[in-house]
Amino acid sequence: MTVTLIATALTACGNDPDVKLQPARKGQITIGFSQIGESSRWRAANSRSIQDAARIQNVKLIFSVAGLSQQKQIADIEAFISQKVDVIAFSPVVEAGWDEVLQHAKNAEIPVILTDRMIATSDPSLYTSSLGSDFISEGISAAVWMKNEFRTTPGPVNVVELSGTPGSAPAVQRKKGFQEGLGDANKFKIISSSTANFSRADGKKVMAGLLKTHDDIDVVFAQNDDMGLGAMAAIEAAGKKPGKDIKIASIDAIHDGLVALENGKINFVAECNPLIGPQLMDLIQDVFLGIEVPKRVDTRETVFFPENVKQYLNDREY
Ligand code: GYE
Repeated sequence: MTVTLIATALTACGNDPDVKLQPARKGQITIGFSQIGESSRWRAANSRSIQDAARIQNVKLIFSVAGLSQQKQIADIEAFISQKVDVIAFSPVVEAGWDEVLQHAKNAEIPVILTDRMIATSDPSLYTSSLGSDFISEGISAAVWMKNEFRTTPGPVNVVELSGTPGSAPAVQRKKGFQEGLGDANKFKIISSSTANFSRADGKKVMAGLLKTHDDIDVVFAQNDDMGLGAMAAIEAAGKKPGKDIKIASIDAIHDGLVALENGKINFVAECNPLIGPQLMDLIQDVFLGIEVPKRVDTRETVFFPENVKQYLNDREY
């Protein structure tokens, strides 16, 4: 496997003067991966995709799980540095606060690839590449759907936003994209924007509270399916019809979300694809071989409506 890859790298170098070829390293690649540690189907599929791809590519994977703690992620990354892994990859639980540990990795000359979520830093040289979804576009597509869905409603349209882990890239950027997508359509009133931590149980709890204080909610923008499904359950428990009395748009496209979409209880889902293992392994192998990689790699994704969801349901892996 490694031999083939080195040959590919040499060919690529011959054809493209921009490719920087460092001395090819030999042997099995070792990567340290730090996962966020939440227990959703999305996250489980993301972990599985990375583990499977590593096995297929014969990459040695040291995989640690952080229980949603940034402190634990930092400690795990420090441990990877001490173990002198070839490449570090991680999904940062929040955006801020990574510069120090990434500087340590840089000093040790260990390349870092960010997966799924981004960091906020003034020094982009602290990571080699980032691979993940375009959270801003996901937020925009929810807003575009909403504007279309309510195009004949004079308004106001009362919107509840359920947002994810505070300070995390998907929470910050989906909100931004959603606002950008609504633009100057000022009949949409965001009457509440509260965190439900990307969790189904919290989505249900927060929505149940909101239903007690607001009897005029028209639509929920849930920043992931789990919170949307929690909101759906709360709406039903309050004696209303999700998808009809109160519409729901969400993000991820996990199997349960798509089933609710098919049943008309959720109205729109933007996909956020967790199956990034193969793309991550490709990047890691290029980095290991010294081939210059793009600073940003987007995962491919689509959007779902009740009309097109059926064909995707059977082979949904998450
Ligand atoms: O949307 C959500 C998970 O970081 C993109 O994290 C990921 C998000 C995903 O909790 O379900």
